Amino acid sequence: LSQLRTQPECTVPHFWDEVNEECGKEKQSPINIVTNKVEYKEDLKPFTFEGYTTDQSSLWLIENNGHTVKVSLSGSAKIGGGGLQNKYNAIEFHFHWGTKLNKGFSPGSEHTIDGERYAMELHIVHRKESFSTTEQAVANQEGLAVLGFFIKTGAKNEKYEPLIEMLNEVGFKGSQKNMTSLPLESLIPDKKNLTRYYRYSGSLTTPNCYQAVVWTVFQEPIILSESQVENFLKLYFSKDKPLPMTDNFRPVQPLGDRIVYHSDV
Ligand code: SG4
Ligand code: ZN
Repeated sequence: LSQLRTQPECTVPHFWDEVNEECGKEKQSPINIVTNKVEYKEDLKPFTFEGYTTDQSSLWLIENNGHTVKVSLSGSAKIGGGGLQNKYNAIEFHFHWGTKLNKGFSPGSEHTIDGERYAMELHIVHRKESFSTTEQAVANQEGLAVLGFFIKTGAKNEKYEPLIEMLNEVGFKGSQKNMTSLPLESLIPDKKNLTRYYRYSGSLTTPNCYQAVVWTVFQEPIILSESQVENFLKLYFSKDKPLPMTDNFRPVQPLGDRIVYHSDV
């Protein structure tokens, strides 16, 4: 860790509050969700997913940005419902993951449930419809809505193959490639299993850690095989020096006086 700290652009989450003042504030993400302290909120109805089913028949840009592998969306997918006050456009998605050990994996989700960490976490970042840039959105308390999905290991998930095949094209920081878009719904669990979720107010988990995010963390995990997960571990944090991109999750942050709500069971 201390070796990484001296990198010009510090990519290690443990030191972010030294890098950026916002990262040391009180409504930060991720958090540990304590299931016997969450409160039921009736407003937390099912989401509506628009443009999640159709192939958006456009190109996606897949990129290693030095924190994660990120896919920028150019289609018109959006979400509503889910207790959100507005509709939000899907702008990008990316992943967080852990490390490979001699035997199995050390998990790398950002959120934890009663202290349990999942293998990976998918974040689909959405921006409030009324904003046209992310700069505007991060200046607003509810400017962004991020949907967080846990990833568990199990059977091979064929629907992820087109995306996983692209990973070796973006090994190093700064590399990017176009890819054929996929229906977003093929990357997440079946809609009927997305009625159970947690909700709280938080932040982006990378600098500048803007406290502008309505967080949703779904209970139903995505399933990928171990070897599919391993493909993410082959990326690098760096441009040239091979610093493997592993454990690219931020440690959990204090909940403070926030409340975590849950939808219907
Ligand atoms: C990753 O670095 C994404 O690539 C960033 O996306 C993202 O920032 C950042 O993570 C934080 O997102 O859901 N983990 S998170 O809180 O979405 C934004 C871009 O740089 C603004 C676009
Ligand atoms: Zn994220």
